[in-house]
Amino acid sequence: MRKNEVKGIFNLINTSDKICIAGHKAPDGDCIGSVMALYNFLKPFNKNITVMIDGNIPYNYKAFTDESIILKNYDNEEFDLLFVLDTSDTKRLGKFEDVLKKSKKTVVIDHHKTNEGFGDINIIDNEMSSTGELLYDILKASDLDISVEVAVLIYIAILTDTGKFSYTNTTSNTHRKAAELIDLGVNVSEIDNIVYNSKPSNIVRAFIDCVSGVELYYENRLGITAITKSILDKNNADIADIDGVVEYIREIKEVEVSCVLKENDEGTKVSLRSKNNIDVSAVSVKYKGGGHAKAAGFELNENIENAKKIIIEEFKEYFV
Ligand SMILES: [Mn+2]
Repeated sequence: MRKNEVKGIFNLINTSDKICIAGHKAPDGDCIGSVMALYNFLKPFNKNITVMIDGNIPYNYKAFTDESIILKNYDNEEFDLLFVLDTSDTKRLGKFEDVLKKSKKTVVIDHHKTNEGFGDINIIDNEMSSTGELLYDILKASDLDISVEVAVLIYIAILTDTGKFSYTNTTSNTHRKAAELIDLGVNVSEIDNIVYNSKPSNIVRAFIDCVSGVELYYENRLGITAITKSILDKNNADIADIDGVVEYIREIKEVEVSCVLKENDEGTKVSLRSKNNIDVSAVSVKYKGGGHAKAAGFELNENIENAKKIIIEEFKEYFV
């Protein structure tokens, strides 16, 4: 990360009045943590700041968000400065995609290798575990104080995108930064309880239904299951609240690629995880999606059954 890029960002902040911070649709911990960290960090600047995220905030991140500052609809308001965090391409902004056209300046901060840089300033580093980790470097470079609230939000971003510091994106630097955040006041076990040990029972039941539907192909090396509308309805659950199914399927010893198909009104959202050497972002990019080598996703205008056939066919070349 170049020092003059960070300087450029803070110059833009200082000369802007209306600022918007956007994250990707169907937000995860890295998205919400990064967006809210930047929001809280910028509060003392006394600007007019709003947040844009398309989709519900999962129950376990509600304590860290302020729903009153999150825009529900985009009414073509003009922003002096737009931050787009953790969002590999503009389509991932969902219903807020048009905001880019109306914003005078855009700053993109991301760690997805598939991000081509659609901002005026782009800080994209795929060596970073999470957007939160990258944002932490940027905030530190400003030489301004980082509050406990901001430290907690960055910690959540890093914690969730590294799978509790277990994925290959976790580096010694990631741990050093986590240590600094703990020194700033993050309570590790308290955060763990809020983020991971606070599931409502209906969410756990929906999770079990999803996991129990797993199908294994290619000598158990590909595992697929679906989060269907009927499972959600049966358990009165919101899709935003069902997390970790694709990671759970990957826990099967022989599974190298796990896949979860999420049924929605447009078709099927595909989430892929890889355990070893298979780069699932390659398949994802083929279908205009994005992501990382070990975690990627895309959308298909197909029902669950057809989507499943497509996935099985796509991975044939890896497993046969
Ligand atoms: Mn991320």
